[in-house]
Amino acid sequence: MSTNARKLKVGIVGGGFMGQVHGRAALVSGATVVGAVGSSPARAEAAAEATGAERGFGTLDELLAADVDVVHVCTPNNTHRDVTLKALDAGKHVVCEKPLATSVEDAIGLQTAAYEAQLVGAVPFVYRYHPMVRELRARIAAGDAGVITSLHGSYLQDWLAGADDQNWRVDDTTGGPSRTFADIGSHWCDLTEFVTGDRIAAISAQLRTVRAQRGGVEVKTEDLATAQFRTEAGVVGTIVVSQVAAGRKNRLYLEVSGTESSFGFDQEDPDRLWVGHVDASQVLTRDPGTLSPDALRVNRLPAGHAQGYQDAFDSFVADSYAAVLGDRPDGLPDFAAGARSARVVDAVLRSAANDSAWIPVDHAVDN
Ligand code: SOE
Repeated sequence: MSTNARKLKVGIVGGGFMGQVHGRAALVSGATVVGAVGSSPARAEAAAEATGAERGFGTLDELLAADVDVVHVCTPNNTHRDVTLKALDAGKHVVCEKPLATSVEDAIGLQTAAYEAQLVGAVPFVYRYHPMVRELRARIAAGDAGVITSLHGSYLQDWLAGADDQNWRVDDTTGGPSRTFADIGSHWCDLTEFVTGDRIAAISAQLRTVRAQRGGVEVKTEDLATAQFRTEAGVVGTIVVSQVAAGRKNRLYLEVSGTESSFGFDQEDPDRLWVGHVDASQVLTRDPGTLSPDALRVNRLPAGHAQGYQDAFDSFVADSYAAVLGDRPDGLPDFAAGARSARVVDAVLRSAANDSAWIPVDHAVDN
């Protein structure tokens, strides 16, 4: 955690669940949460209360006119582009909730705008910050897997399983053309590329909308998706993502199969990493005494004191603020990662619309 973060003043746009998570992480990082924006005076005060902000602002312009260094964008997906552009134009660094934007064009535009303004743009692909994910990445980089033969897993939730379960993400005009894959499949793909250092080169996908109507309104976004892919290194992979899988709450599972070792990471059990061998498999439990340096950097608690989602988020925000203050923290998901994700989602949509045709995923332009 950068102690310099105490110099930073931040603002949060949106006071929902993610705004609260961002606010807590900002405070833990030592920043001052100057204000939160709500769409009315009452909602502004509620957003301030929810995010730990010193006060509420009725408009984004009022927040941007205030003395803030960083703006956290925690509003529905269709607003990300305009809010982020306004903040960048006002000279603010931006932490924008995923997806960065609802189209490849808009995501690349934001990546370019932040780069040209020499401002930090970060996107919370937060699962990169579980220490055992960094341990997995370090062991793969050390060659422990041998030849990676396949990548597979799933990301399953059930918060939209009910016929009338609702959320703004269901509506394509606020959530974007993809819901489940853009919302959570993006996490799985980002994590897979992050820990392997490989990239998805081509993908074949299918989407399914189980609940064709919710609250009497036609649903145009997918409840679940499956995909197969191959990477630039020739590794093959499969993924299932669903928000209608009863009993699964936030269960991202990634398995990396190799000729020497295989690895399994379960986001609902983030302090452990399964390591498979032909002769003797084992489960590693997070212990600062045995972690690789990269994993130790994002470790926050002693062994036996379970770390979780908010701890990972706190480390992500601490790294975002360190970047604002001039550091170059390893593995920070920046706007290039956000644009990369938009490319993968776009390829999934194009594949599903063309009878699951194989669609190449353009190589991202990192800057
Ligand atoms: C809802 O699917 C959600 O909050 C996602 O939007 C987050 O990105 C994910 O981390 C948890 O589930």
